Amino acid sequence: MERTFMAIKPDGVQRGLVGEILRRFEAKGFTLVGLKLMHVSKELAEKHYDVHRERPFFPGLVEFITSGPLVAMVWEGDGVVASARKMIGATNPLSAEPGTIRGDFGISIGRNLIHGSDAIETAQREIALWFSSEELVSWQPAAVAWLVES
Ligand code: IDP
Repeated sequence: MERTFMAIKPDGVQRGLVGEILRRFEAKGFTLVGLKLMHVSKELAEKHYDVHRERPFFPGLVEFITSGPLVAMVWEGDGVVASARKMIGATNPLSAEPGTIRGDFGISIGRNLIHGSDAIETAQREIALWFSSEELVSWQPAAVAWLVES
């Protein structure tokens, strides 16, 4: 079953949007299989954003991600990687469509509320980076028969 990694960034936590964001993915029909509130180390933040290491915004991004608690999570479901990216919206919240998380709640690229893996292979790498296998719970929601035709 497909899984994706997402993180509600420190701005989303500070603004009290954790419940709202979790609600959207639950209501959509995806299954939560991992969830933790954590203060991220500089080392983990740098590993997570390694592809952006040479970008001018990298130091500020690492400082922001480590500046306060963040909610790391893993969600499961058919097509969850691409669908979650659509629900998150464009990187710059000013360009993100209304109805997306960034489009509804953000105005700045450096405070865009949430991260979501951009591809299945990235999701696998990020899940392994952020969660141990014991922290992930495989379960089947009782409502599954009403969400997916067999
Ligand atoms: P994504 O989060 O939509 O996948 P990426 O291009 O992978 O976007 O960038 C990772 C994160 O780096 C963004 O979510 C944002 O927080 C930050 N970022 C990207 N571009 C800029 C920028 O120009 N200024 C400040 N922060 C940026």
